[in-house]
Amino acid sequence: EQVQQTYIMVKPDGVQRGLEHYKDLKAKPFYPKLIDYITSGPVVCMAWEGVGVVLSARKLIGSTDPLQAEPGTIRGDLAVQTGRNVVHGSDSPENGKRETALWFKEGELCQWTPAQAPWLQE
Ligand code: YYY
Ligand code: MG
Repeated sequence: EQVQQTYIMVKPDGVQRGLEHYKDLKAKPFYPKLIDYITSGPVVCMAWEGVGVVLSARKLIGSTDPLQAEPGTIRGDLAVQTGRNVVHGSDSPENGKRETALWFKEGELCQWTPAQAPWLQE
């Protein structure tokens, strides 16, 4: 498996900065409400990197609709409605790269190898 990057965001400042994070959803009926929500307060941005991290982060986050999300996932445990589902995670390695580049400038990301890395990954 490939080492991937995924962009993780604890939601609501982004679009205020004109970054157009959700541009692929522009045609959707819920887009205006989504933009109101996502610009309603500060968000916490993260970029995670690792083998298979896009999928493992999505599993940790759970389904888009919190009512469908499994207990033990972030949305399953902490959210009620799709329009307030607490957290974002990129849906593909390509979008992980694109969104990470959108939200972080070069030099803003720190990259290091934790001492325990060989015990987590072959
Ligand atoms: O990737 P994910 O966040 O799980 O769902 P997307 O289908 O990419 O939609 C992004 C975002 O849009 C979702 O987290 C909530 C919102 N949304 C909505 O408000 N109503 C819908 N019917 C679908 C999505
Ligand atoms: Mg998505």
